[in-house]
Amino acid sequence: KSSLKPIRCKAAVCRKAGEPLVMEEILVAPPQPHEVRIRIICTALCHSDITFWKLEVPPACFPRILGHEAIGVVESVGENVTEVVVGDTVLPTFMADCGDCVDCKSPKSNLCSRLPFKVSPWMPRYENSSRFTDLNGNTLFHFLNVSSFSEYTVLDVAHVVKIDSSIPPSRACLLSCGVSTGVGAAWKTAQVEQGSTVVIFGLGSIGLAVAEGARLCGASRIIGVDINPTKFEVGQKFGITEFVNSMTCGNKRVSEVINEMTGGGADYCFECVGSSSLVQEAYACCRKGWGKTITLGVDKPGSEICLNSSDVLHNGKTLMGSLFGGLKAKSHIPLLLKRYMSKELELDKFVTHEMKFEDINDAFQLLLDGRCIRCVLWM
Ligand code: CXF
Ligand code: ZN
Repeated sequence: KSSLKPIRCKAAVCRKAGEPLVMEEILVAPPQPHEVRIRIICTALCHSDITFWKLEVPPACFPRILGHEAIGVVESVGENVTEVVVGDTVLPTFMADCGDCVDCKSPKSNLCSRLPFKVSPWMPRYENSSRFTDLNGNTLFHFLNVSSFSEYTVLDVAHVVKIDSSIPPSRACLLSCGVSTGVGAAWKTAQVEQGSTVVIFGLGSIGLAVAEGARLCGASRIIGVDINPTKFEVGQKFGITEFVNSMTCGNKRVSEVINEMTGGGADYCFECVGSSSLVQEAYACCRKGWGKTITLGVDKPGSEICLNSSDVLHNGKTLMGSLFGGLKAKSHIPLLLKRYMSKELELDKFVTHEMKFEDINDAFQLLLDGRCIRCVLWM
């Protein structure tokens, strides 16, 4: 194992915020203990890639290899890796699942405390340590513990899930981030029941994945809220039953409209935009007594949420956030893949575009313009 050599391969490097990625030859160092080096089969674009591509203030960090929704094959393993072997098909996940800490052992959490989630430019287990260098010998930074915009990448073994290699890669890769996050939020975080009324604020990929999860859980009303009326047509394919255009609510707040439509509030509200004022709206229209509001959107660092204090005190509502839909990567992703194989979970409808890795900058443009749900890039 110590004889492993660096691999020279192609990567799309983000050298500066908001500028086109640069296709470069880079060097990918061998995996250290508890790490695996994988060859990426395909990678999709998630909105968080755009968020961090644009970001100019800390935790911004360049040059960096973005990408975190992908599928790959294990090329080599470092010492102490027993869970996977060379040739295994794996899904990378930005959240760790060490399986060993108090939190991983509890069924109530997916927030690993051995390798806690943070937006770090390094490998998770070793401080200030990168496996990437450019051909001038300069360090390239990691992203969300994955960095899949490269033909090869190195991950901690706590960040990979072994999966069945017969599953179509362009579909399986969606469970590496976006679809899992949305479906998991309905299934695990909210625990939506049969016959529930669900409201989804923001019908991007995550909102649509929440709809898919709510449909699988047997929700009977799935109300989509967006400012773009074309989203309703898209939403119908994902089981959205009613649409509210929050731009045309007149002098009413959108929460008032929802409270009227539902006779006092929805069972579950999901905020999938990342706007604290929308979290406020969502909380204001989940039902007293048992309503739950789940936040999935990422607002600007440091933003605060303002809630009506008597609504909080008198009405017994729940507000919670969830990362990766509350899913434990190693145990729950295989269950979702089974449900895809049995044709219950519909992944195909999320893939609106497929192209070559080389065309990654065109894919960024599609997502920026809101013209795609998921664009899968083949290496
Ligand atoms: C996000 C979740 C919140 C922090 C940044 C990454 N996940 C994936 O896209
Ligand atoms: Zn993501």
